[in-house]
Amino acid sequence: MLSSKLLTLVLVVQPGRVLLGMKKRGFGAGKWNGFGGKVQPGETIEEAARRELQEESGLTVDALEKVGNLKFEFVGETELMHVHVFRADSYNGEPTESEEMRPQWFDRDQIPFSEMWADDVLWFPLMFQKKKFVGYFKFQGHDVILSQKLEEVEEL
Ligand code: 8OG
Repeated sequence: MLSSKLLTLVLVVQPGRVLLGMKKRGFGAGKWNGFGGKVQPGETIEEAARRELQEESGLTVDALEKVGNLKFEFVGETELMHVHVFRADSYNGEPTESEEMRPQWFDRDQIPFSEMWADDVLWFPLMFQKKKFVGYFKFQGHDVILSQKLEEVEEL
């Protein structure tokens, strides 16, 4: 049986650009990504999303929109990662480098997908269009997707 770990991911989107962070250490180090991490006992998924965004980028947000629900299996590992993806269209503060992440704005047509998780190129377009999606990706190592399912949904 696969157990499952709950994680969050927040994409801060502005007209024509998105804020990503270079992950400096730990899981996914060397990849650009949104901001997020593990949900802690006693907090809701949305509280965790806000906390991780603040810790890693220095930003706070008013509204967070739930946009995606992604599950990742890694061959040889017994824990499934369940990532709740949120989008924020406005923010407070200035992006600030943290011990985990170095934030940088990217134009929407210059997103560094070759230095990101391999699934991101598939669902970022849906996220930009404010569509909701669910997906399942089976990874071999951290770069190869062996099988995948991704679909748009009305509700999450
Ligand atoms: O706490 P930690 O930094 O280990 O959390 C991992 C972060 O990486 C969390 O925000 C969820 C996110 N994440 C995955 N897999 C993938 C993926 O395939 N694509 C993207 N964009 N983010 C991912 O765990």
